[in-house]
Amino acid sequence: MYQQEFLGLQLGDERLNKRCLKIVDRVSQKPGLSFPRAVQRWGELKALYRFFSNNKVNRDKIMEPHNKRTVERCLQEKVVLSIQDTTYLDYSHHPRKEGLGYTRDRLGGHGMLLHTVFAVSGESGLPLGILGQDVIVRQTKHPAMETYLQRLERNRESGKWIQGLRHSQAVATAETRVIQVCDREADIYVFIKEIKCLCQGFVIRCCRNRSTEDGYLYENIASGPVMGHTDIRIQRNGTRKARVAHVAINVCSVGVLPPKVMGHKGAVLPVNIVRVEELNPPENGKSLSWILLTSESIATEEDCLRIVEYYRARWLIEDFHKGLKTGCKVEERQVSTRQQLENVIGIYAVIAYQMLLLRFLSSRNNLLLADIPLTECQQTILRSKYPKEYAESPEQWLRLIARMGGFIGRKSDGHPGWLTLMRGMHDFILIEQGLLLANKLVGKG
Ligand SMILES: [Mn+2]
Repeated sequence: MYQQEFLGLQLGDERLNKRCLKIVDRVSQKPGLSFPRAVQRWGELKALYRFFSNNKVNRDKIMEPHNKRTVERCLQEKVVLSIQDTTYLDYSHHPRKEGLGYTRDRLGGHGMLLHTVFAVSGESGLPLGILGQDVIVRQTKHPAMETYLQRLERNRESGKWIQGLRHSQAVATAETRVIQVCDREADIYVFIKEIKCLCQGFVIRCCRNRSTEDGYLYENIASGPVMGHTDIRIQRNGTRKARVAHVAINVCSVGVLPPKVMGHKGAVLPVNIVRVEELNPPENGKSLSWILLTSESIATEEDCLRIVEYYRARWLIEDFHKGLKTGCKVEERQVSTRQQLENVIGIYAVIAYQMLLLRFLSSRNNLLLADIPLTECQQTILRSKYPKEYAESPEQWLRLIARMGGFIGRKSDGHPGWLTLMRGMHDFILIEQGLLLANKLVGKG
């Protein structure tokens, strides 16, 4: 079923297209397994590595059918959130991989940055797909005596946000409004200015106390009127307990002045500010406090709540990157060059999107039986392993598979995470293979 997002592939050679679909079929059944364990046959493994190192194959072509479908899905929507974020892929444990750069401060680490533009429906929150993805490899050496201007002119890493805009521009039409949703790293004057030039919208978390026409942003918002209150559910994370944060929402409108690095030259940017502040934060631990910069209307409480919802949709991209790393293990793939690695990432990115979509639909009880096509044999296994809990619903199937991976399924556990789901899927498929093998032996004997 994961193949559907690859149909229409054009790698320039029919055999390559077929090979790609075959690889997708194999690895999507066991996304967490290494290639040798996912394909199991020596000849097929050789063909897989040959595919990834073929010069005709590249990541853009692999993702093209999915990118096109994503655009089509976006054009059905009135509001599309174009969520941008960067993840670090680290290959320090594979130092021989060619063509990578440093990933940490002081030239540490070995790997690449993956910058994703992920589309989500503004109305329903439905994940629509990947509009584009850029790989950034940090150069280890800059000219030793670089002047200030040379540094500005060099292809700055922060340019990725503006680059990201070109992926979503195809979707910005008279019928569809595009809103860029980004974290604090994207609080950049030239980025916001460019979004405005393209007539797109934005919700970006503020990172610094900017100069405004009336003083400073933090002071301006502190005296802004309260527009309403809401509850925000905070997920458990490491040592942080799950809780419901009761927050107040303040707003104001400001004119942001061009920053000092630009010599204070440039236009004043009119920006709306929404501040979300937790009212009774827990004694020990961080309280929830966001200052959001936005182009959207803040006239009513409903407007403000919608902006907060747009920003909260950002967790989907974090979850997508997690799926790519924890679920699909792209940091553990044994290929030797950057080019090959990019091809591998192209395939897994589209698979990870589809896994995320399934989880999203199941959390909204919106799955169809066809979304989780279990074979007769697989259903029999679930039915006999969990006779009490078994139900003919795709949500329950997913939960039971996750249970094999250690998901307990108490009410407070919410929905299964990537890790338990992947582990469960692995055991589930092993059990199925064992059962099929046993049937074959019995049949013969
Ligand atoms: Mn980020």
